[in-house]
Amino acid sequence: MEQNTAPYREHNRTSLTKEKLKQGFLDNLYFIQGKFPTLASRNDYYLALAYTIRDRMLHRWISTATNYYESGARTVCYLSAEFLMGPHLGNNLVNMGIFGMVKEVVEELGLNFEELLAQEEEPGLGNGGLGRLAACFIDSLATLEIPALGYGIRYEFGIFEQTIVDGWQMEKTDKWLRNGNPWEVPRPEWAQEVRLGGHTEQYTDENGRLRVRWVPAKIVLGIPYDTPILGYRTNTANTLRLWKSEAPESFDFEVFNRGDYYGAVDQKVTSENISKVLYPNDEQLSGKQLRLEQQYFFVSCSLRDMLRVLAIQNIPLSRFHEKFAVQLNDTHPAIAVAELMRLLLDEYLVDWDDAWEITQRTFAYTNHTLLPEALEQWPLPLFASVLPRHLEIIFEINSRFLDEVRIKFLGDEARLARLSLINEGGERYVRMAHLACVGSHAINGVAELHSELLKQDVLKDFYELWPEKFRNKTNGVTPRRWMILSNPSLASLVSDRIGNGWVRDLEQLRQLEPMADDADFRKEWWDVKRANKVAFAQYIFKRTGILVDPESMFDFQVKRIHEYKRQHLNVLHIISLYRRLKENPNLEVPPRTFLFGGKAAPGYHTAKRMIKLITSVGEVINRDPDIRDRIKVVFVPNFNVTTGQKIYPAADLSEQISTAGKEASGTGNMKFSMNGALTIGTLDGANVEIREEVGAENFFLFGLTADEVYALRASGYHPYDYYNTNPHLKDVIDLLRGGSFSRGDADLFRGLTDGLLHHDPYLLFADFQSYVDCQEEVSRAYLDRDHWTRMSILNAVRSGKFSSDRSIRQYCEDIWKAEPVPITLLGQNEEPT
Ligand code: NBX
Repeated sequence: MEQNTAPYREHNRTSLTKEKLKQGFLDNLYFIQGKFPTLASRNDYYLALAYTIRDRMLHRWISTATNYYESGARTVCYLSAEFLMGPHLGNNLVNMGIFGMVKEVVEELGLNFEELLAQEEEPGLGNGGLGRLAACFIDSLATLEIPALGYGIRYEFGIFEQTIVDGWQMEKTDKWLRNGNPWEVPRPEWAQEVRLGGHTEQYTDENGRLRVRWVPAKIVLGIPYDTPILGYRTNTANTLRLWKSEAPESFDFEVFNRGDYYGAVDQKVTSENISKVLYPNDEQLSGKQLRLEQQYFFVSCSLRDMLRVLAIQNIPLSRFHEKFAVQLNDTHPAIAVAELMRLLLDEYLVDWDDAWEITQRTFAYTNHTLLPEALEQWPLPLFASVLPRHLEIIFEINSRFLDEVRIKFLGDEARLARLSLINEGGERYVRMAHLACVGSHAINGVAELHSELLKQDVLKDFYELWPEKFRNKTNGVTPRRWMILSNPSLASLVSDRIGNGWVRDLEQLRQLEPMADDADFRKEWWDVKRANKVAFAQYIFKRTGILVDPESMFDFQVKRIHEYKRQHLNVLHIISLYRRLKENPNLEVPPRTFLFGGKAAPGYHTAKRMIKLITSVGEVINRDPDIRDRIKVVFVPNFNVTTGQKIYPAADLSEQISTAGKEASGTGNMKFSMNGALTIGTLDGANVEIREEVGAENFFLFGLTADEVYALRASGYHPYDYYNTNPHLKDVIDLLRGGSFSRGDADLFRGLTDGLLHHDPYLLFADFQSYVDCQEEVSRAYLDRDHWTRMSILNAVRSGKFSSDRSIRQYCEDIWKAEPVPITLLGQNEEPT
């Protein structure tokens, strides 16, 4: 076998040598960090290395910008309030093809490479799937050489850091910028002014036309911070442009607050607040003025930035939609529809009809949720106080829109009320999803099933109005981060057999299908998984003090904690298995480690109690001598991109057990499958498509379908009947109610159990028996190691569809009409002198 320079084979396509890297590293330690090796801290070394790599990215970045400028190419703008990037260093090394070389250099300098990688604070500027999808998408856009920008917010504090104290979640502020961020470049020369609040006035212009002027109450500055995003082994380096809010110098405090020093400082603080902190989802956001200000802030900065680019490229405004394809990542940036209209109408004096045509042809909208309570709405008084001019424009859009509906559906008043951009039932709200639908030419869901359910349910009225706008774009994840970087041994095993082509064309993994029947290959595959599990067991011990057995099945459920995701269904099964093991110590089941990870929104009390439930059940089971370590329950604290990179490669089983019809897609499910974990899941989100790809015989299916869920609810769902008629379920619930897992405190989980017995909105009881039966099947299957490994291999090699490259190709063809622009490097010299 060929010797690998971990973690994968690298072409030597760069003029970079180890000597140059070493020199660059020592220079940066000296000239940027101002340190000699004797006094340098680990962070000094990390920063010196990061700058050394960034230096080598700049040539591509500058060349890319120049190429795009000269070609005037059509550009994709991905507007997202969240980009959950994860650490940059390792990923950049992979994409540049110098991971192995840099590792050697660092080690030759006597430093620990893993430690330096671990030193990077992860930019956690997102909550979960939606933010991580944005990160995978900009990786794929760069790899496919598509001119693209990611636009978002440079939160000073990202998603909170989770610790577990006495079994409960505690939150700590995420100070990711405290040691500096070597990957970003501020561009103060491209700052934008954003107005907020105040009122509007009518005036007559010099041509006698009635116009509107917005007199804002305050102005804040948006400063762009740019991060280069490398394609995998391409010359392309696209840009992630995140906006930071500051107080403007021009809005001179002296003029407004003469002599009022504290007032002036106060105003500065208020301005800086806008980009201060990422809101954790699932909280009641609707009343939060700052959240609306954040959304408007980054959208306004981004659209003005596009107008700036249009101007310097001498492209007429009427061709805005030809230059830019703007994707709205959920409704968080949907205010862009009203803002582009305002800019065109009030600042560029374009006619309504022309402005509206440009707007509709510019935007496309991706929906990420089927939960009706999660659709964003802003109370009218709040909206009017922050964006008075936008409210007027939204009323005008609505009035013209409803006229169109009236003609199409004569006399259907109920439909008008349902479609209106304003929710008039009781307190009045602006419906952001409706604004996004009306202002976009394309609307998509993120998995086949989700896109169908959008048409039947959440967006039914819009579908009946404009069926041609509706599409599906099944999510995907980048194999660069989620295979090569996180699972180098598996990547090497694959590349040894089929070469490197799969990294850009994941369908090529199918060439390995026959290897599932090769006993030697199966052994190598098992050994890789086993080594990843050993590494993860060590990590667990370090983090939690819990010893887990790498021989046991590693069964993971990692994702945000939410009732619809049903972590508590997983717990009900664990308790039932625990009971059976106590009753029958000879029960033939393989040892299993049940691992959980995920954050609960700080204001979502039920989710926080679900964490306490997991840790409490773990505490009892893990120290029960009768169990003799045959099952363990572990809560892995602070699940994020960094921990994810350790988790997916170590998993045997992936739990994807949401109530059918609730999970829009899921993307963790894809990362697990790609890394050879088998799925136990419902027919929900992308599970449906994963099962289709890997084959029903390699997937553990249970539970009601979305249609059955719907029918059961319609016919009246009575969870108590399941409790009464299923003795196993009754035993489990009674143990919880009796305080067996709460040191006799019968109240600790009463809210949870009563909620299930009397309401159970996510149908845990209806799916309980089917889930338990399916888990027994999983256990039996794991006992046959050869067969399990075969299924594991087939899962990984048939997951090609779930590369985000495939998703992005489909967006480009079907929605964005964007084409690759290969980058020619400027001059010869790739190296800084
Ligand atoms: O988006 C997630 C869905 O739940 C997943 O099914 C899907 O795979 C993923 C990508 O399409 N949604 C999600 O992560 N939402 C949020 O993080 C969120 C953030 C802020 C907010 C509401 C939701 N106000």
